[in-house]
Amino acid sequence: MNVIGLGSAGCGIADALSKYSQYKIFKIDVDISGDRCYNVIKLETAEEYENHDFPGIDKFLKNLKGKTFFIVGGSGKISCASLRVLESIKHLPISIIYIKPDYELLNKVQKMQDRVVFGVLQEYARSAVFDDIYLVSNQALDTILGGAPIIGYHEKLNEIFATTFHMVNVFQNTKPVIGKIEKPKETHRILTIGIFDAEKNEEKMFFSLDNARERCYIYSINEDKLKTDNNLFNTLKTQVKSKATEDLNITYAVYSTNYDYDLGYVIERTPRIQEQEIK
Ligand SMILES: Nc1nc2c(ncn2[C@@H]2O[C@H](COP(=O)(O)OP(=O)(O)OP(=O)(O)O)[C@@H](O)[C@H]2O)c(=O)[nH]1
Ligand SMILES: [Mg+2]
Repeated sequence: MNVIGLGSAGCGIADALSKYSQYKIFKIDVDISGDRCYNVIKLETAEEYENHDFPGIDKFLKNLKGKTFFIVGGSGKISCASLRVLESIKHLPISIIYIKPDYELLNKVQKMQDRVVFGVLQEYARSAVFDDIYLVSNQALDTILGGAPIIGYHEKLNEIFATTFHMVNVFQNTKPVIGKIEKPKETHRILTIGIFDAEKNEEKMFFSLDNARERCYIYSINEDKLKTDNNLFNTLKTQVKSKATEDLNITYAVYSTNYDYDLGYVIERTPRIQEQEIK
């Protein structure tokens, strides 16, 4: 799988994913150098980035094959070059990972840039130009972490996202003991992921999706427990059933682990474009 990070949030998360051998990492930003890094000249406005022709970018991304994740944070000027970069890899199956910035910290121009990027990427995903779009809010990550120190702040956010994202990918490519991560409905191309604490029966989503239509609970449970606990399956089924509503279809998948502790994850999807708060 390829990972392309654009701008500081995109490259930060790409870095956090680089510790897993499954991902081939590419970074695009100003002031970067190194293997699989594309250095962009610094421009002054979002419009300039939008109209910039990114010399050599086709060549930089030429050898990519297969599933590709494109990561970008909404408010940055360089995020407005997203479509230009994506143009170079339009023949590939692409998933977008959009990072929603903390709105409290943005000026008017940044909010506007974010709204455009957020809207356009969702529209493209919904019309199946991309496979799908993951929505992730920095504020949600912060709340889940219970805050983080200023130094290394973004690294902490990136870490929790990258770990969860990676685990969800691993489970999607592993055979469950029971249940299944269903193939999503064709129109359900807008999604988020989250962490699930089965004991507390509590999910912590990385983005608050309006009009969620399907949710999959991923249980990763100690193998001995799976072999010996007579009540576990009933408990689990009751838990899963209690989550369903008229509009929300619930599925689950159970995986076996050698860890002493259990882990849980959630994938949530909607067909509906999410609105950006207008301030
Ligand atoms: N999760 C996460 N968010 C980040 C990271 N770096 C920056 N952000 C957030 O992403 C948003 C955009 O980041 P910026 O640094 O402003 O922009 P940029 O994408 O580099 O674009 P420019 O304006 O061209 O520099 C801001 O709200 C940041 O708080 C990161 O490593 N991880
Ligand atoms: Mg930047």
